[in-house]
Formats: sequence, C-alpha cells, structure tokens
Amino acid sequence: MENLEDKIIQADSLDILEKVRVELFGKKGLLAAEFVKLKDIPGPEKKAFAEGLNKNKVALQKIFDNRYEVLKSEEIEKMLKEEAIDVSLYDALTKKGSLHPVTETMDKIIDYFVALNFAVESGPMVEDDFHNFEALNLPRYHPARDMQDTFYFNDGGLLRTHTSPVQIRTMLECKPPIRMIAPGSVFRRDYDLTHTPMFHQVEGLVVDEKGKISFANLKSILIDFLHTMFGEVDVRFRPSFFPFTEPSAEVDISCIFCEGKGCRVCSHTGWLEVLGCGIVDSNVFEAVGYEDVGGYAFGLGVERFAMLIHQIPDLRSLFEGDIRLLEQFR
Ligand code: 2NL
Repeated sequence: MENLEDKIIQADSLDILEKVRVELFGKKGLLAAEFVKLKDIPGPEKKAFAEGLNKNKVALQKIFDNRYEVLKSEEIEKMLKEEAIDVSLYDALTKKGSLHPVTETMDKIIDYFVALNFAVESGPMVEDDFHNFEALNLPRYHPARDMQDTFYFNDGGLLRTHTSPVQIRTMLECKPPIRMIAPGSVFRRDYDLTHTPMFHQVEGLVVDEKGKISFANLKSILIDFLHTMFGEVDVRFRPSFFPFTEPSAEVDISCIFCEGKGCRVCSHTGWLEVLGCGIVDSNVFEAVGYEDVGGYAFGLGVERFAMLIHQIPDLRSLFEGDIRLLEQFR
C-alpha cells in the first residue's frame, strides 16, 4: 500500500501519472489483481479482506485525485507562462499600416460635412429601378438613362449607379428639413483609362421649407468645401444639366498643378472639373411626396479627389491592391 502511494506521489508529470493510473486502477492493474485473490480467501476472513481492499482503493483514489489536481494546475501555470504575450515588446521590423488614399479622402470629405451638422446616411448597393432612376426624374426610356450603363440582375434589380437612391430613401423615411451626405461605392459598366466599374461617390442633399434654400447657399458651402480640400484655389460654376436638378452646374477649380496656366492635367484649360450640383428638380420632390419644399444637391467622385490631392496619375493604381502604393501615403 505504501509502495503504491509512493508511485502516485512520485509521478512528476501528467503522462507518468496516467501510466501509474493504468498500473494501479486499470482492468489488469495491481488493485484488480488483489480483488482476484478474494476468491482464495477462506469464508470467515473474506469480508474483512474485501473491506480492507475497498478502503485502500478509496484512499489511493483520493491520493491520485489530489496528485492529478496538483500536476494539472502546474501544467496550466507553465502553459500560461510560456504562451504569455509581452504586449510591451517593440518590434522595429513590423510595418505600420496606412489608410488607402480613397478611404482617407472619403474621411476628409465626410469630416467637413459632419462639422456642418450634415447626417451621414447609407443604403443598399443592390437597388431597384424606382430608387435609382424613376424617383430621380429619369423615367423609363429617358435618354439620360443611356448616360449610365447599368449592371442589371435577372430579376430587374440593379447595382446602384450613384448614391442618390440613399437620398430618395432618406426623404421617403424622414420629414424635412434634411441635411445629409451619402458616401459609398457605386457601379457602372465602364472600364478604361479614367473609369473603373466600381468607384466611390459622396452626394449631398439639403431640403427645407420653400424659399429657405438658394443657389447662393449651395455656392457658398461648395466654395468653402473646395478651399478646405484643395487650398486657395479659384472656383467657378458652369451651367450644366442633370435630370435631378434644375438649374444645374458643374464646378471647376483652377488647376492645382499649373495654377491655372495650362498643363497636360487640365488639358491646357487651366481648370479641373470636380463637382456637379444644382437645385433639386421639383419632380424629385413629387416622387417622394414632399410638398412646399426647396433644396440643393451635389455629387462628387472620391477617386478623382484622391488623385488630384495626391497627384496620382493613373486611376487604375487605386484598385490594383499593390502595397507599394499605400507605402507612399504613410
Ligand atoms: C456628379 C453630379 C450630382 C446630384 C448629384 C441629387 C440627388 C437627389 C436629388 C437631386 Cl436625391 N440631386 N444628386 C445632384 C447634382 C449632381 O452629381 O458629377 N457626380 C459625380
């Protein structure tokens, strides 16, 4: 018995203890062998012998259980020590990540409007005809729809071609006044030097009671916005056309590469087109059930902003996922 006890206590690892367990308590173990002897013990002594065996067995089991607990917690302790991570370790070889220039530009644009109390809204990228076209004064067979080559699904769903459906959804859900921007990815069937099938837009919309919102409001906010993004540039508004605004304008800044003198980037015009905007067409308000309101809206392409701000010559480099592009913007 003492001998067996020692075996347990001297086991100094869980592996050895497991071997001892089999040796003592196993089917063919030492204790089982003792119980086999029971049949040779004469009748009167059988009971006492059996009781003794059982007592020993229970005692040994208890010693075994204690030893198991000790070894188990030692092992856990050891594992915790070995696998602990020293979070204070400084690794000079680890490279710091950086934001993609499109993300960084998007954040900067959003920050400008958030500071002016614009809400930031989002919506689904898979849209339907009503939210992407119909409600925006682009009825079926309207020639303006040819301007946007659209990815359609078989069930008539489509990938949004602009973030305007987010404004439509917001107007359908909320009562005026509204001041919001809708940043997000948009999709068009276009792929060449200056177009990718997915790109990012930020659109803005302000709606209030009729007579409260003027083109002057739109001009002042966009001029200030462009000065924040590009520094002290000249800004000009050119009459233009969008189906969802009337009147509409495109906005140019003086070329930040040649300061307006004329270069390759601005096609020797001295100007860079950066925005589209206008007074929201009354047909749009009608489509969302708004009455006696007025508003302005604008839209811009984030990739174009990022390329101008960082002087990135080739649009495609923004989408190649080459880490060397990001390393230049750390
Ligand atoms: C551009 C021009 C623009 C809008 C987007 C808009 C949205 C609603 C109502 C009226 Cl719901 N307008 N959006 C208006 C004018 C221009 O984007 O060049 N984008 C890249």
